[in-house]
Amino acid sequence: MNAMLAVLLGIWDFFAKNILTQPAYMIGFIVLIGYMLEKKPFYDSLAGFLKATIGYMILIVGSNGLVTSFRPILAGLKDRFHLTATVIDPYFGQNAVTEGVMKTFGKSFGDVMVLLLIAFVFNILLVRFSKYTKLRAVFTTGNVQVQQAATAFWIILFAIPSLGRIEVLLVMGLLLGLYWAVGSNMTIKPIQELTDGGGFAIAHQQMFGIALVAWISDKMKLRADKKDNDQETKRLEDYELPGFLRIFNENMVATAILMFAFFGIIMLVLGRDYFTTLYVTSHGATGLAKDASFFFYIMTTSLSFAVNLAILQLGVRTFVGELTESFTGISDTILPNSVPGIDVAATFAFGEQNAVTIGFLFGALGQFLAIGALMLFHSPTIIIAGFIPLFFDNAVFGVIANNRAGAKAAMILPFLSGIIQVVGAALIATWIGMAKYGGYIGMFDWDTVWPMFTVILKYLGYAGVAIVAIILLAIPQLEYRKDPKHYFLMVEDYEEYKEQTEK
Ligand code: ASC
Repeated sequence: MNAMLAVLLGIWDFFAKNILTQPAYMIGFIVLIGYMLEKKPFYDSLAGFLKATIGYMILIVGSNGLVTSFRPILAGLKDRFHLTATVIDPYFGQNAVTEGVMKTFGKSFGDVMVLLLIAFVFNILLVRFSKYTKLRAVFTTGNVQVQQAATAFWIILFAIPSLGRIEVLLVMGLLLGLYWAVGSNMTIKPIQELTDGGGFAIAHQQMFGIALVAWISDKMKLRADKKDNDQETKRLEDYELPGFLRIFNENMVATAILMFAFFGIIMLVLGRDYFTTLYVTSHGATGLAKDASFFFYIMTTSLSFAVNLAILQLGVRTFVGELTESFTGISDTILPNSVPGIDVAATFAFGEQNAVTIGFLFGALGQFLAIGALMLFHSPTIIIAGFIPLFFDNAVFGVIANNRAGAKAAMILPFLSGIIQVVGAALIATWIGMAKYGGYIGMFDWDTVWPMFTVILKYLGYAGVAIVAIILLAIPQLEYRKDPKHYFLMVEDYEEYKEQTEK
């Protein structure tokens, strides 16, 4: 019995390390299995596997390029001004758990991967029984799953300290698996509409955020339509800028100019010396050589934003087609009515690129204002903006808002999100004690939905577990009720869905 368990855990460990947490392979194998279930010849299935894996790897190059160029610039503010502050970034958050979970709770980080396994299997089961659960999306973004499992582990240890080891894993495994299934399920409609039937959902850290932004955007659109005001819902791409401003109509140019202004100012504040030390310590592309020009360094860094976005989009275009085509093999057989949930960066290849930039910048405005307010009011926890929440959350909010309600929404909603991110993260990270360890995950759902769950769990214990589970289980049922006829059609056959709903 014990030997068998050891073998199973060994297999899980291998799968988790090499495939699940490397989403490029995860997506590659999903494509391979999908094609094989469709009974495609092996060589075609292999070709699909390669194309999907390579495409996803390209996406990661773009997304890592963004993170490694811009994270040190934002996090640098902490060192430069000698602040004791909590950086809101998923990797800083994960480090905080690794470092603090032993000291705070006397528990080891190793259990996090078991928690992840339980959550992942539960997510698949929930989708397998979609007839009852109404859940249609499987979370496949493993790098993110690790960070969330780590944070969730901390939250449950904090909220219900009386739980034993097995109970901790079971309770949080089930809640986290539910969150994955319910969250990515909520993104299906806005993402299908954005991508015109791309056949995927988002599996990331702002899934409730996406649903909320879509919902508010629709309200804004409805209000503007009632007033017969087309100006209010004009999309970013519909503006024909006059005179010299015309150059902003070109996405790459607009991104370059805006980022040069934005990061230029921050980099000047940090000063040349900060970047030369970076060079000494990392020898990476991020540092500045002693004899190099600071101006051109700022220029290169700023332009690399547009470069990495272009790479990222190429990656998405490479794998999405394969994923969409192959996934019918899975949704026709083992997981009926399902779609894969993938990295949020995939949306940046579909929306208006200027909405990505605008969402990011307005999110930054909101975050900086909120951070200023924390300092002004002597908050016990000072937050340092992390690039990942700042960019990936607010850019997708910008894209979705622009797509549904136009430019105005694409500015207002990310701005509000920026404020919420900072305030939410400061509150929860202080309360649960992660702030002390210098990092918190900081992504939108973890600044909003999860803090609420934590309150319920902390004050109601076991009853709280039931309440959170019931809330999560009820969401897809309510979604289904709104339009039972087209609910599954939306993922089965989008063309048919469009035809039927347009009538
Ligand atoms: C995250 C995280 C990343 C990025 C990436 C975006 O939350 O941990 O590495 O976002 O998934 O493409």
